[in-house]
Amino acid sequence: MTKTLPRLSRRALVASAAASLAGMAFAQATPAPTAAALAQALAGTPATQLPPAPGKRQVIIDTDPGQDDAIALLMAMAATDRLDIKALTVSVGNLPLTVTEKNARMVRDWANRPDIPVYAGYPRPLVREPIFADDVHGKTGMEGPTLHTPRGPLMPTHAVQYIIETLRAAAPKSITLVGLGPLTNFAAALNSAPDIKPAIAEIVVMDGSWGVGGNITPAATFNVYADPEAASIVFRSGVPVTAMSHDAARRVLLTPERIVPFRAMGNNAGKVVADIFDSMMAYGLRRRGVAVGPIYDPCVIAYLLQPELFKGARVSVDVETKGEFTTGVTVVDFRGYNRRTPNTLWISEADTEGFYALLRTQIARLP
Ligand SMILES: [Ca+2]
Repeated sequence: MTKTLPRLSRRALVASAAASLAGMAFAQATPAPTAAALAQALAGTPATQLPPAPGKRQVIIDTDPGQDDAIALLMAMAATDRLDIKALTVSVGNLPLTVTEKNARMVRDWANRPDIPVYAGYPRPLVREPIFADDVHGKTGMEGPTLHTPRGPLMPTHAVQYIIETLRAAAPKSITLVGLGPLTNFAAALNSAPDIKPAIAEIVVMDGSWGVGGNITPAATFNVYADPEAASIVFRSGVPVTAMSHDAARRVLLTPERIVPFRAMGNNAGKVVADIFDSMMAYGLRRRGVAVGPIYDPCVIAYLLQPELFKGARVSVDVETKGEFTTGVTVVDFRGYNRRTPNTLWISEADTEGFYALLRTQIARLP
């Protein structure tokens, strides 16, 4: 069968020939990109492996324990060679403050670190009603292990007052703030005492997602959604923020096989971690129908101890506070649309096996 070519005017033929010649010249001047280079060009700022960070950091850890907080805190409290934990400050979040502050003191007992003071912060978000995650963590916030009445007291000072006074007395860029829950306490401190900013080396938070969706709404992650105004204040503070995103944390999946070495450690901390992990697996099975689940907060401590386990990019991040369906979403500008200096090191990839090896090493050091 012969094909009939469409009849083109002389003018169209000349234009078409010129365009084709120009295309050939362009193709000769620029070799075709590889599929990976093309994908990267479309994605924007690439995530690169983070460099190791030797030495010891002074940290204040704000936390809302919470099962994954407990494992993160154990991991941090074991790292006496790398982290000088000035205090735990406690936020409302997974559970009400009266529960989270008790849990923080209980985890301190498990790590045998009575030297670390615990301060309670605000009992509610900056402007919203509190929301909780007791369907995930259980009514105690610590479903799984055998619980006890904490041995040490709560400090009488308010957490925000403690943060402000400590940072005012600290050397420039000397203290890292670590946020494992909603960022109410850090935001309140930054708002009421902006003069503390120079003393902060970095604010590292377990917050946000870009591309993998939320875990409390289809769009938002719990810590941001619980107090989006606070998260917005922290990201806009001008202090360098490092965000351990769900994009990275959801790669660090817990499976039944990964629990076995913790139960086999023979120390109490290994048993506590295995008991919490078992409870998380049971939740995963109820929620998703498979015994698998992400663990979030310990990824932040892994970043502090071994940043080379992660990949990230310096980008501009905003927090949605007014969305109809998207309140609490972190909007990550990978392609520089905002034309602003990046405010965040956004961590989006993790070495899962490396993470679990580090967690095992730390938990094995505890009683
Ligand atoms: Ca938490």
